[in-house]
Amino acid sequence: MANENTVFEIESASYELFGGIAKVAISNPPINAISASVRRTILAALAKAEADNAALVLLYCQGNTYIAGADISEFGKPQAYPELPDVIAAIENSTIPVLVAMHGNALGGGLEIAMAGHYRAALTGTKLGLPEVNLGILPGSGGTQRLPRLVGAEKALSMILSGKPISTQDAKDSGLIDAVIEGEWPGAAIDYAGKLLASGPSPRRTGELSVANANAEIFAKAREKQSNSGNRLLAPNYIIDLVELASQSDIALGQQQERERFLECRASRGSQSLRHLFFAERTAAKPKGIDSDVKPRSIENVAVIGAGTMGGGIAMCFATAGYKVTLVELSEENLQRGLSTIGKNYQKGVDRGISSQSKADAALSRITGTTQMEDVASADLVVEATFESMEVKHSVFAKLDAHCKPGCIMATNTSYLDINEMAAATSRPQDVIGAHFFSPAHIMKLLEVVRADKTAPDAVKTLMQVAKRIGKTPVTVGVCYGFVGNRMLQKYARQAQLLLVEGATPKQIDSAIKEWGMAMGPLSVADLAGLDISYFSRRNQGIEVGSLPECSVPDELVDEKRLGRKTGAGFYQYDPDSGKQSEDPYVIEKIQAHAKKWGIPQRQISDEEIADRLILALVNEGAKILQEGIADRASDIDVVYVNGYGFPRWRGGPMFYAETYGLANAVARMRQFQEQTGDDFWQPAPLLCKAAESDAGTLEIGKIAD
Ligand code: T1G
Repeated sequence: MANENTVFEIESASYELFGGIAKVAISNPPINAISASVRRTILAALAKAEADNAALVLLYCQGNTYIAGADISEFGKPQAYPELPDVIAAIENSTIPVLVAMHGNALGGGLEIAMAGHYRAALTGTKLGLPEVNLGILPGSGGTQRLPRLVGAEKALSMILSGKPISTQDAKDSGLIDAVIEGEWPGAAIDYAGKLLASGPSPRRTGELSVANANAEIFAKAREKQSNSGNRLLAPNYIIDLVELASQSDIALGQQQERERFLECRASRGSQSLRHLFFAERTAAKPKGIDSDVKPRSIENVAVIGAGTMGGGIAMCFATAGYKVTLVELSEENLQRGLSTIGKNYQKGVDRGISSQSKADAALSRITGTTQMEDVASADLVVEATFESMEVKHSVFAKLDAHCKPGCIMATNTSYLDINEMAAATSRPQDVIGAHFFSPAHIMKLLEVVRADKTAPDAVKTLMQVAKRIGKTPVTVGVCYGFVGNRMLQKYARQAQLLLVEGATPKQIDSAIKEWGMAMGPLSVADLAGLDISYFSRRNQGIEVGSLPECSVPDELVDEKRLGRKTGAGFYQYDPDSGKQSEDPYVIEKIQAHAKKWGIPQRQISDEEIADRLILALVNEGAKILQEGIADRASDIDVVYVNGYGFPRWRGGPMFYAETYGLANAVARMRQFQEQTGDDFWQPAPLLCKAAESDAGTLEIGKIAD
């Protein structure tokens, strides 16, 4: 006979025995992560339920979610006991039936706990998944062994390799859960537990099931797809091996191998980098110096000035997220062209299955075009995306000042220009801010939120919040030429040009850095963007045509109307029909002639030197940016680079990479480049030298000893 009506607090849960049901309600806000305390708590609760002679254990969570995974912040620390596999074994082996009821997010170790339970129910709207692969690891507590036993090999592979969660309906249809429940939480779970108990449940062990539809073809296909993906992490191949093993052996062997592979992945550089980025992206959302009690402004109506490529993309971002958008252009003709491109882009999204027709139509209907600047009057936020000239920006901001309502946030999408100057053209500099989107704006994740000298804290907070709502990853930065991303990129691109003159070919540079992990090489990027872009940027900075070794080749290419892909030739040639890129002997001869002109001897350059020159240029400029306070944190710079510049996530961003390269090694290599090239750029930034001398192993200013 069960003890009755016991109420008990166990570390991270409340425990209550009522009507034979031991209700274990875990609490570890904000996401009920499986900390050491939660692991101890579950074991203690099971022991207590046994001592109480309970008829059913109901495991669920308090707060707004079930367990969303292991506590990643514990990963680098010494392992605390009990370990999760021991907790999972205790659940599966329990002689009392265990029901796990989920709501919110049931992810990673949370779902692994549920799969070891004997019965599973989830509240409508719960997301269930094994997202470990996004952190460079694999499910480490039976996930690769139990999921295929519940949903079959093919579905399990797709869930674990994509890391994407599934809906409750999908979970029910595929056999992952027994029931979708509805109603108030936790009442709905407790009601379901009562019904289950009435049906006379007994333990059902997932580990004893066999794996359905595990044919060799599924695994061969998954391996082929993986090898073509360019992914260099360890986890995906191991996941395929382990799901296959689940179909061939008993769960004990599968779990043992899974644990070994999990520990190997967890210790890998790739996983350390991805975990760094997980926290870096969340930290970047909290700009320094803005108190938590600052209230954001309310934003419903948005106006975008300029219906060109950037303006159109920006309008799409807001309309897709549900904002009403007024798109302002100078002429009716430009406006219609812009609206038509937006329509085509939405249609492309539908054709590619990214959006449904009804969602695309609804988004499009939220955009209204106008040629009257007065129509910005109802906007709470304006983003201007007009021609990149201070004269134009001055006039736009003066007009915005005249027409916008009080409190409207006036943002500029400038990539380089001084936002303080634009703010000075208005009577309300506190409302002026930078919203630097990346092209194509409706696709790229990064948003640099640029605080000018007088930007009000609530304007910054508002834009950060709006950025999240439109699906962007925002990072706050300060005003300087090019802000964080483009300022660093200029140094990277400059090294690429110098390497050409010193003897590398465009193809060698692009291949070496792609092999290192960048999404594209700098010369291919330059050809894609158009060589005229950087040509005009050099002129804006007062650099005369052909006046420096790093600009004489691209300047001459532009003067010859070789602007890159759009003219069929730039650093490379492009086939007019297929667009295929090929090397151009004409360009190589031109580079050689320029090297002679500058008296720079050409030599064989190794791929390793190419990668070091390019990436350490980012690191050195990044350290200067940090020192000047243009970025709040080294990790913010990493977030900028992985989300806006094709920097490989598995290397964690340039500043994290510098830490793994070794800060002292980076300083030594820069000094070597300085000696070899005589280029003062390679004088290592003082912050970098200081960090290298301190034992902290980090570039985060607060952590470097004086
Ligand atoms: N560990 C530690 N902290 C975490 C965390 C985690 N797993 N997940 C989130 N946080 C913190 C986060 O840093 C933030 O803190 C706060 O919680 C809210 O998060 C054994 C090994 C659950 C969908 O990968 O996907 O289980 O910034 O801002 O937008 O095999 O967080 O407020 O101080 O993201 O509502 C697998 C990761 C782990 C899930 C909620 N699980 N998390 O999104 O809030 S590995 C995951 C998420 C594992 C097992 C393996 C999301 C979310 P702060 P948030 P959100």
